[in-house]
Amino acid sequence: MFEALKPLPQDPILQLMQTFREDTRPDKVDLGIGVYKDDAGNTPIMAAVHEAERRLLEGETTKSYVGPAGAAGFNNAMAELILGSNSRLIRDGRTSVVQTPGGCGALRMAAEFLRLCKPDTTVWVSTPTWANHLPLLGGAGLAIREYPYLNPETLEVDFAAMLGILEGAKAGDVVLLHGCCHNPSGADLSQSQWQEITSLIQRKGLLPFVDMAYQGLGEGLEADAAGLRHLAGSVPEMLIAASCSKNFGLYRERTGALALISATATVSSAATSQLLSVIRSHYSMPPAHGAAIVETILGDDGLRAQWQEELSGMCERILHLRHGFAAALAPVGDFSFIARQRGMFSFLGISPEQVNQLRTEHGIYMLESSRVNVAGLNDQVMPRVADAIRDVLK
Ligand code: PLP
Ligand code: TYF
Repeated sequence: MFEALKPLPQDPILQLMQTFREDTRPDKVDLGIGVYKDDAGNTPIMAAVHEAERRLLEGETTKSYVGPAGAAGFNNAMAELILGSNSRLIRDGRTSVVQTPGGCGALRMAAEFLRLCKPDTTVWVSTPTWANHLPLLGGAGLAIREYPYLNPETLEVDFAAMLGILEGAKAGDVVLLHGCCHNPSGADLSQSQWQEITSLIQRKGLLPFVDMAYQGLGEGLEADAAGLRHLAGSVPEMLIAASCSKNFGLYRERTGALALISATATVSSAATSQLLSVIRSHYSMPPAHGAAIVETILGDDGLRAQWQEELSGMCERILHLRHGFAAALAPVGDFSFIARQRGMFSFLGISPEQVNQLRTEHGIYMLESSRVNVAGLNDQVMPRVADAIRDVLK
């Protein structure tokens, strides 16, 4: 049966990570895959995570199964992290959260749940969006349509075009929004734009679905969630896929959550039972370790403060690098948008040939689309990267 299968290419992001590892040039620079890096180019384990793991190792008494929803303590803590500790949606019993294997698990379970609600559901995604959104959502059988998001000339949000196309969406269509730190563009909606899109969603009866993979890495934990919270407080139903990969540095532990907001507590309870059945039919229950770390950190004042401080440091480092990068590129052209954008990614707006030249001649790696992971830079390497970009643009 397997002989008929043709080999498929790897995910281009993971392929690039592999090529970078095999490059023997000592001064190579990795601006490819979206993992946070420190000044030395490492992706360290956060100190709060280390300490939580130590406590878990000492205190854990069983490895018996968790249920399909995962750990209740983690789910409650994530609800507050995403929606705010004073959220009325939580108090009113309209929110249910389940633990998932990463943000990817949340996206896929949300898609399977949406298909169960309505088999011909259409989900609108931004152009561009994270490439994995297409297989994660489309693979569950949802129809995918695109709304314009980024102006390819200015590399900033084309909000008028976005609203214009979403005017054509039908009641019940799903709109996928990036909560903050848009991947791949770094171009986020302003608070007034969140308010306008909320009005459009209300008026047209659309179902918002927010992918929150970088909370705390744009401007801070609360600021990054402000748009999402405004939206959540204004609509009857919403889905949120959250990831702990970046803000807790738990990538390989596969830790995330799916939040379901329903119109009433009664609807929430029935909808959650359906979601749990979807989960059972896919992987039965999520892995425990990463979520136990998050629950330990968020449930302990000292560890939580330590984690927040580390996360703020990461966020500030990225903002510092964004300003430094825009300034270093100023003699080459107007890259000021890099300083205005948020999170790990921005496009340079250069051609695939120029991207290729940067890799082969200068050992500088970025995605073919010219998406760079700003966190892969540091103050030492910045002038050389800027010179190389000047070289390929001349
Ligand atoms: N959504 C976006 C936009 C992402 O960039 C990522 C990942 O890296 C994810 C979701 C999911 O991440 P993970 O499954 O590693 O938690
Ligand atoms: O966009 C990125 O680089 C991150 C990490 O299959 C990632 O979101 C990349 C590819 C992938 C899973 C995660």
